[in-house]
Amino acid sequence: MKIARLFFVASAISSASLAATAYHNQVGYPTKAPKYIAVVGAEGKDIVFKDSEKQTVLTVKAPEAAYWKPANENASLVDFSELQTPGTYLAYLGDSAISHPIIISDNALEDATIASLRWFYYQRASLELTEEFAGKYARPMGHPDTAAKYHTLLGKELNATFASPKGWYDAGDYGKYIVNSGISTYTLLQLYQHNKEYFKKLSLNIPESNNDVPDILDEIRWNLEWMLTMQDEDGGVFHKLTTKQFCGTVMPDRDTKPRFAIGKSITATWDFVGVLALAADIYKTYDAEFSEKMAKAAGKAYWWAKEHPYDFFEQPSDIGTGSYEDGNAVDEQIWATAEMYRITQNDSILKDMRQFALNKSRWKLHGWQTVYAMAAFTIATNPDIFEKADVDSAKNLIFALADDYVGSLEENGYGVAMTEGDFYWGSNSVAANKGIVLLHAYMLTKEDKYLNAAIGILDYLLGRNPLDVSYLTGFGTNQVYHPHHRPSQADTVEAPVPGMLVGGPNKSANDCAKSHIDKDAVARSFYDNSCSYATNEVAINWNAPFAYLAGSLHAILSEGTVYDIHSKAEKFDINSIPSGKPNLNKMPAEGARMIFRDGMVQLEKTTRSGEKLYFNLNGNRIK
Ligand code: 9MR
Repeated sequence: MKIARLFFVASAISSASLAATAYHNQVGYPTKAPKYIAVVGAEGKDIVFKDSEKQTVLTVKAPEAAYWKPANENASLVDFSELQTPGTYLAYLGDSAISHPIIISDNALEDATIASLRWFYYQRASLELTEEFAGKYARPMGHPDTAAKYHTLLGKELNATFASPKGWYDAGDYGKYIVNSGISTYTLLQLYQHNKEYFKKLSLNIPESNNDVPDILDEIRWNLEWMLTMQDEDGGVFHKLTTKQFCGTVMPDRDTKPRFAIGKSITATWDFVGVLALAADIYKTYDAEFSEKMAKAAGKAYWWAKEHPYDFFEQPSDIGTGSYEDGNAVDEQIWATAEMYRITQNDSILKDMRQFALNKSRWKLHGWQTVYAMAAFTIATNPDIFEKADVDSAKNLIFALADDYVGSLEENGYGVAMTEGDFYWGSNSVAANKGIVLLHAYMLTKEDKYLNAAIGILDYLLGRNPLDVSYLTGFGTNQVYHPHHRPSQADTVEAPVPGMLVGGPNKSANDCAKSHIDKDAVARSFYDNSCSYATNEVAINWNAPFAYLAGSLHAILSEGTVYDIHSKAEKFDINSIPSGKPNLNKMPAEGARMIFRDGMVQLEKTTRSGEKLYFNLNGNRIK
């Protein structure tokens, strides 16, 4: 720990005394990839690249510097793509080295990909991590979750318990949350789906590595099995399984307070449907029974969701763990129904999917709360299943976002498709998720501009940023070292668990990072200290898109594979999906929020003209 801090300080001092400073990916550039460094203070000057023998291998004149607002700084984006010989290099300005070691290698992104996926193994609940797989991070089992309780508001019998083992810890805390599991698991399933050939052969060195299933699917299954336990008898899905309050900074086995299923929500249920429908397809070749079980569970949840459109999660007053609250489930419905249609091709499900058109007014980058983009990804990449009109609109939405990101690179000296508004809680996942959008645009068009913008984002996360830091633990010359992550803080190992992407700069951080906020340069609003959960925590929904980005770029740039968008889905008989009594034609209260009015819980919706409409929990209008 101390050593790394010194590194950080030493490099800051030396860069201050240099004529110029270069910011770059500190982990590695795939040999054939486009390669850029951002150099501050060298406009018009020669940047000389030298190999480990100090021989000059390339000289590039730094182009005109351009302003990048989040850094509040001008930088020249120096293109050294011509350098295509594996090795380690330094960039020089005159006699001074201005970069960290620049690594070019055929496998430049593979170790980071593996580490970011192996981190999910380190996050496993209900399992002892043995030295064989966890090395110095071995630890006793935490949270068996064999007798979880029900929160009183669920109205179950007093003292009733249920088994809800396995799953991944969400983040720096030990909670398990369905909504966040949803997007994370989906992202990892898509990583596999889009790069099957590569992931079929990739070993993650986890306990299941010797079976016949790709390791990434073994890892994901750990969480799927937990998700299945969160379905109640009526088909609805509990929102989360946590203690009442966050525990202290202790190892998992020391957090022994009771855990509760808390809330049953429409957003958790739709997310559950989306993930399990996709998983049913993917696991069918490996385990037909497991696959069928997931399709059935998705079907049961589907009918529950249709009958409970307004069961939004509200944090009970005695609970303090993450809330993942979201008062709008339209995007979750579109996404879940798209996944269900993909595996059933059932017309009534298609109707449900189309109940709310995919259109620009709802359209934005995906995140745990907003999953429209995931629907578009699925529809756009399955043109043999969805109708042309739907495929076209999904594609157009993806291109609209991707073109916007590419456009933001103009006059942007860092070459990073991030704008000021992106720097909120988990900004590094905003970056990585933008990378996913860009890679979809690339898969759909094969246009280099999208691929290059995605590479720029990876470079940003691994060091091409104004803090000169690699946000991935265990990787890079100046790597983050003090993440908000209970096991890394409470164990006796100095270095944090490797392969974790921290949340990143957050212009609104309200914790100990407050004094590090730079309103004029939001990309600097970061504090590498475990006290800062708002800038330096880790989370499964941040690591998953990082793994997607690094893993897909590795497959594309080093393995030469690009996803064939015409791949087929397994088809499940709609009769195997339990039927219910769907009776949802309209959702007049869409976008309403729950309030307490006239002595009862009601839904309040503000119309465009500002009029307030009120509904009961069944969605019927109250005058
Ligand atoms: O990622 C979540 C972020 O979007 C919210 O602003 C923040 C506050 O509600 O919560 C983040 O999620 C945290 C979750 O609530 C509990 N586990 C840790 C998550 C990452 O910080």
